[in-house]
Amino acid sequence: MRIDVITLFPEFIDSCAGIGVVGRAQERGLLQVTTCNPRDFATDNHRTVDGRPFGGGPGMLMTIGPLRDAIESVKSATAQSARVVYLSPQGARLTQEKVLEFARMDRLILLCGRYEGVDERVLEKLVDEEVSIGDYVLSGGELAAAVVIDAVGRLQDGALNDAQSAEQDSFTDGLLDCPHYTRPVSDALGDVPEILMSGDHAMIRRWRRKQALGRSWLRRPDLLARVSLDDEARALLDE
Ligand code: 6GU
Repeated sequence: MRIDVITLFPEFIDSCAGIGVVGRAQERGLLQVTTCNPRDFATDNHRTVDGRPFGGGPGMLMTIGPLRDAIESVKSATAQSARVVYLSPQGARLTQEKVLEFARMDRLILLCGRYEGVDERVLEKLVDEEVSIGDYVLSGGELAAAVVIDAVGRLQDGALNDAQSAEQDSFTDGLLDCPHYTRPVSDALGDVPEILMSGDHAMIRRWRRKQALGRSWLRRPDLLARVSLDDEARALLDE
């Protein structure tokens, strides 16, 4: 998969795309992250990419010209079509479901806004979709783009050393993850639940599911309300 990021701060994206699971996915050739700076398409001596908002008000907006040329340039880099996603607090909230949808694509173009945002005509005519990573305001879309790259990158086939890790993720089945333990069995902080060392895999699976359901119930009842529970889950919640 190829992800192009259109940003005034390419070094921000470069610095985080090379690290950890996403960095390894790139080394393994499973993921390609490239950046494109709209400033390179500015036409004046000052390389201007922003303008004052009509109607007045604070701050500056990113102008159409450099963004249009940057999107055009990135799109024509390969023959495959690519969805253009604008990252902003006005977008639809990013979910694991959306991440899975992005991860199945061959290409994705992430457009990062700065200043007070971009000219609305860019969003209307050149952007396919607007995505937010939560209800708070960041100073630009770059951190959100890094979030998308990480979430999508780790799902590329072969990116995780153990393919089961992705299936075990929180949210993949609509619930929170169960607790996990490793050595030592006994510590001043507490003991590992005995069932995990019983070797009874059916019981361990049941225990984990019950923990996941219980945590979701306590911490994120909204999640529980949205998933359809099977017979086992209903029985575990009743216990
Ligand atoms: Cl995608 N961008 C910005 N600037 N702020 C945000 C956001 C995105 N998602 C939440 N807050």
